[in-house]
Amino acid sequence: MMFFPDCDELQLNGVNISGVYPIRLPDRRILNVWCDTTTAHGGWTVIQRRFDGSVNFERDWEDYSFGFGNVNTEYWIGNEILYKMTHYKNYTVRFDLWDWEDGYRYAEYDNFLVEGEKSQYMLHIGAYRGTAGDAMSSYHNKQKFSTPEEDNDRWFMNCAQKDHAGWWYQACGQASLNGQYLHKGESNLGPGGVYSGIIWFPWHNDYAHPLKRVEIKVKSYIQVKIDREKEEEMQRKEREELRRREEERIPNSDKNSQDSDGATTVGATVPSLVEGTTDTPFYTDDYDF
Ligand SMILES: [Ca+2]
Repeated sequence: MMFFPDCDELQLNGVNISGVYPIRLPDRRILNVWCDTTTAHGGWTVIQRRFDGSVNFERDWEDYSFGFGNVNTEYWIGNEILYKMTHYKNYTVRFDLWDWEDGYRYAEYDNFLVEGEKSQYMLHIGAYRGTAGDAMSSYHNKQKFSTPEEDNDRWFMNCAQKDHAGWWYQACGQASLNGQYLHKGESNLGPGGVYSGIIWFPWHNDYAHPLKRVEIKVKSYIQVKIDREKEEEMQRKEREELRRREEERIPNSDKNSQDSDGATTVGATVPSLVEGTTDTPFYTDDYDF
């Protein structure tokens, strides 16, 4: 079987259904991950997912380094994996966010890079674009990763302990997406008047607004750039078409249908969806040499 380093390349080779697929890391280890083939042209490798609180995210340094959770439900892919992936390719990172009022927002950042363990997995993140507001680029850029027993933050107390989570805390966060999962109506105000929960502050401009569902995903910058150019070209054509119709005073009739891609046949050499439930999204015993 032929392996690819991420979901972006898998999709370019014919995979077009969201689900669990094996990818090959730069160290040639095989890893199962969730591929998102629909959001913003697809091709996204999901590195974190929360939606029901079924997985505990209050974990130590080692768990955050090597990853934890369930690839079919909630997981953290692991800082070691992020380090290897982001040193192998230039990635754009995307944060998809849903609140309890069924609102949806997103944020995208180019030049996503996670340093190695020696640098406490320091985060580098580029310019913001999106609808959720910028929680990451100024506040969390160049921050070290912290876990409850590994305080690398800039607060006189311990952010990771307060939030029951690991994250690139400063003092503490504009975003905290590994925070404790709270259900609708549950208060995130803790002892001493500090807030916890899954937070993206700029969206509601409010720390007392924990989120319902979050996904963090990466795609190679080259592909993101192609997607954006395609989108701009489409928007330009639409504007042109509208202008043309206005000029000709032709009523804007409905188009019959949008072009459909049709089903792409998945080649025999491309990995197929991993069936059933896997307890861990992480390394299998397979190496691909
Ligand atoms: Ca501290």
